[in-house]
Amino acid sequence: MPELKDIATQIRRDIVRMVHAVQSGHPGGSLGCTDYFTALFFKVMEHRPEPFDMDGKDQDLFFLSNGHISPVYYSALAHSGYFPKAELATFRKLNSRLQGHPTTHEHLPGVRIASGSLGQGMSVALGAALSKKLNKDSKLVYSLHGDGELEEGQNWEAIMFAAHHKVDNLIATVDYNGQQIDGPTDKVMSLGDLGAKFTSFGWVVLNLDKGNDVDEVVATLEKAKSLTGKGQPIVIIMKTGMGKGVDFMEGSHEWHGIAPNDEQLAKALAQLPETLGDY
Ligand SMILES: Cc1ncc(C[n+]2csc(CCOP(=O)(O)OP(=O)(O)O)c2C)c(N)n1
Ligand SMILES: [Mg+2]
Repeated sequence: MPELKDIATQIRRDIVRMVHAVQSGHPGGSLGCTDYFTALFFKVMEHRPEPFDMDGKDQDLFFLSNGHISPVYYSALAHSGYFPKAELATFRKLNSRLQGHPTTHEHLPGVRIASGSLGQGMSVALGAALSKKLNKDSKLVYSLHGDGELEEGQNWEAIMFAAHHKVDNLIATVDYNGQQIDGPTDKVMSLGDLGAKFTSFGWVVLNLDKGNDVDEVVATLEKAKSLTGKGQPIVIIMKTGMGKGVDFMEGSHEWHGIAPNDEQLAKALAQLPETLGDY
């Protein structure tokens, strides 16, 4: 098994190449969440890429709610063995299984919900977590949400529901990058004290200040795992940097959803050496 850091570097490389190739997509959030995907898919989650089945019984499940960061998701799935790496070259092309936002009717292994219309993933993750309980399946459900995405009201109904129904087999993570499509989250619509909000809704809150340190992400996910089964849902508020790993993309909402040109691609790839082999 390659080092987690090397996996993360290759995933970042894939992200910029995929978005550049079709001149569309979302590199900023994808790069920021790369260390989370690396930790989850290559270390923490108990999952079976092959043969893939939608029900995922007796496996941990992952739901991506902020579906626009599909490049990082697809790359992590491909390198985990859900589908051939070469298929990353079809990202956002007509009739591809790798649509700009993940969908289910293309039957891409690893994708169990459509996402991209923000705000829905928490509700689905809760349904899956409750199903696991009904089926006496002791495996866990993980979900990822954007911070800007939490402005969507459906989340707060789901957050309230989770505590009421004691959904203690769910580990939700918020990509707390402080940015969203139109600017800093604090300027667009502040989340206020997000930890206090989750706590007051009855959740266990873990703060992860180094969400771009893959070892810290692993440690926090493991800690979260140790807190499951105790009657409360768990959220990790994970600070990340939008665009992390490509210096000129870092820290600004401007790279939320635009593609690098040829020159920018070359600059980005110079910072991200090939480690596992390009698709
Ligand atoms: C229901 C809905 N409303 C609006 C959008 C448009 N939209 C796409 S991404 C985005 C910003 C989300 O911010 P955040 O979750 O913080 O993602 P980040 O920019 O950090 O990747 C918005 C408003 C959408 N996809 N779905
Ligand atoms: Mg954000």
